[in-house]
Amino acid sequence: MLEVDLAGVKLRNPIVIASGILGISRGLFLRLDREGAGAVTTKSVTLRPRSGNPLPNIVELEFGLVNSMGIPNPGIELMCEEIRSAVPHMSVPIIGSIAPTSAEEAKTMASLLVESGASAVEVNTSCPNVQDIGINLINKSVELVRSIDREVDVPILVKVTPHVQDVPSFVRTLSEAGADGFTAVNTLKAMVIDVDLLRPVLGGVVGGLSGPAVRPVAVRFIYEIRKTLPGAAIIGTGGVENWRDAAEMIMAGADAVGIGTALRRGLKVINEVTDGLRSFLIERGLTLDDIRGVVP
Ligand code: RRO
Repeated sequence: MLEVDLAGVKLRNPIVIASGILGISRGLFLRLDREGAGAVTTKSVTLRPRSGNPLPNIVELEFGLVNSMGIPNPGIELMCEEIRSAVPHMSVPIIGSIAPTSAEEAKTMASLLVESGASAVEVNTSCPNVQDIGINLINKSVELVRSIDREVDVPILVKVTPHVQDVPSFVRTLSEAGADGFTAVNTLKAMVIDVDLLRPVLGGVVGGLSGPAVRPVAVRFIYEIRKTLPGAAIIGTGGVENWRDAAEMIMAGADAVGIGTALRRGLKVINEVTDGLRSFLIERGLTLDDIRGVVP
């Protein structure tokens, strides 16, 4: 009863492991599958390997995490090897996340991901931690989506920054360029200062805030996308910690729900959320379709 169709990709349940969290190796893809995820998103990859920002690159606050990772990743080729060796043993789809600097790179990386078995491509144009790749203007995102759309025939999702002001025109323009859906939202630009040491806590100085503090921002963002584009696929991401949070995102209009920061409490969170959602629907005599976008 929890099956979801995400732009044509079938998920056994709506829980998607968010990018940047664990989706980095064959072993972890298989583990997340066994632990009950509906789909797994890879760490965003770049054309060449990157080592990321100086340490410390993560700080935990009482309402979430601030990270300044800086896209540390093994590069597209190694990521594709991990995907290729995992896919034959997986029962759930892998969403390949890319952080390209140009249309040419986007095209190359998207086709390599699809060849290696990824079921969808997530274009990350919203990393808050890297100047040349990060939070982008609409023109750049449109150019990347167009080039990928011509190259691959799997769904293209755009991971969006919560800093967008005019959500309807932003998502409409991307949809016209070929985006099938959106992962909403990436982290909010943030900063933490160590007052004893009189300096920033993070090696990258600024970072991105995830976790419960971001959730109402994500819910509003999902709601605005759904009102603008009734047919778009939406993965609602940002601070989901339990089944009630997941239900809230679906009621705002999400097809699926990303979990990231909550996994710091262990992988049992995945089954807790799916079990909770199932019980809620059974008790109320409802389906996911009944509650999706139910908010007027
Ligand atoms: O690696 C990161 O610094 C990072 C990425 Br790619 C992203 O999309 N969002 C974020 O908070 N951190």
